[in-house]
Amino acid sequence: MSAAIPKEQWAQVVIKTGGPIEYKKIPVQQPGPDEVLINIKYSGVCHTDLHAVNGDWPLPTKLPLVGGHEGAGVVVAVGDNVYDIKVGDYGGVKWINGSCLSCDFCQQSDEPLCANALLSGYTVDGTFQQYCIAKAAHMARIPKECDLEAIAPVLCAGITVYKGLKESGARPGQSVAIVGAGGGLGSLACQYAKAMGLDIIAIDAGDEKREMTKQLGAQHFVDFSTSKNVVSDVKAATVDGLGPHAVILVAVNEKPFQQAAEYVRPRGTVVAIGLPAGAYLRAPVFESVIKMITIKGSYVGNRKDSAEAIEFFRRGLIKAPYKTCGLSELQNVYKMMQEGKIAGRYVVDTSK
Ligand code: 8ID
Ligand code: ZN
Repeated sequence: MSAAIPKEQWAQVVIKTGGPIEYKKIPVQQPGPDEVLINIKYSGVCHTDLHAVNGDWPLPTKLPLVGGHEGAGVVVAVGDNVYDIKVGDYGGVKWINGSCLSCDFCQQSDEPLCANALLSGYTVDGTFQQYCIAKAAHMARIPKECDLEAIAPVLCAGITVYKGLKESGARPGQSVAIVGAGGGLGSLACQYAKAMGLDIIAIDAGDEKREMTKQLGAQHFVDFSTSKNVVSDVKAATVDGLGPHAVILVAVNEKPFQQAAEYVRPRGTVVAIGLPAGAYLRAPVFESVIKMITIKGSYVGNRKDSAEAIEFFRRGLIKAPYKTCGLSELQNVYKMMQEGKIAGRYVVDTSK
């Protein structure tokens, strides 16, 4: 390892589930033979990180835990068996930190389904630290011309919504409802959907999110907090009143997961992506059958989806708003996120 790598670094550590997190110095790890060490410059803050702190899901985290899985930085050390990455390259740490690469799912490029997948900021330490380990096979390759601060949110939010939009089967010219459009995943979803030539109905609350989603390319906005009837308002926003071809659910609330089947177009597809605690999907059997609708889940993306999502960004098609603060202020970001006050994404600068 190069002498420039310190032995200690600043990190935000979850000591116990439920929080609070602790900003403190911890040792810098050395990469194993199939790993790289990345000096994380910026990391996006995803609602998943907050679910991890709160213990919202039926899957335990490691403890103590360094959260974070939208990290962009510079490779500072590579393991002995890594041949295609060199010190100085730009690298991204995403949710899928590593996978076995040999199981039935990995063989078919469904790496997120690998039973032994390592999850950044959940089952292995993530990007809310200055130096983070990633399996070389899964490190996101970030082209040198990309801005590390702006690309950070692409590494989870971008990849996930890009994959979800592909899973929806929506084609250029068709319409998509993005539920939770004013949040982190939602704001990126607006940009990817626009780049894919879709007509966008953004669903969220408040004027700030209405204005932001309009800037991002949404033609319509339904405010779920003031609408008297979300189902009829969403249908009315489509040209023929029959409802959107696809629904991308990225809200952190159960209600819309039980509502989408009512406004999706016949033959349409509902894609569940958001993961509100303890929530259930619900749809009326009668309408689901006679409308021939599809309801499916979508979980991050594989390595190819990741490279494609990054390429959309490199080409200048993805410009989603973010605010930046120091890593030391992460607890405050969680507070705003819990209250639904963040329009777009927050990015933390690990040097502050
Ligand atoms: O691979 C996956 N499936 C994956 C990947 C990454 C993240 C899933 N996620 C999950 C997260 O764990 C989280 O549950 O996606 C969800 C959204 O993450 P986020 O975008 O990082 O959360 P956010 O920034 O807090 O945005 C949530 C938005 O939902 C809106 C809020 O106003 C906010 O803008 N919202 C809520 I809460 N209730 C709503 C409703 N009833 C709603 N929007 C419309 N209708
Ligand atoms: Zn995420």
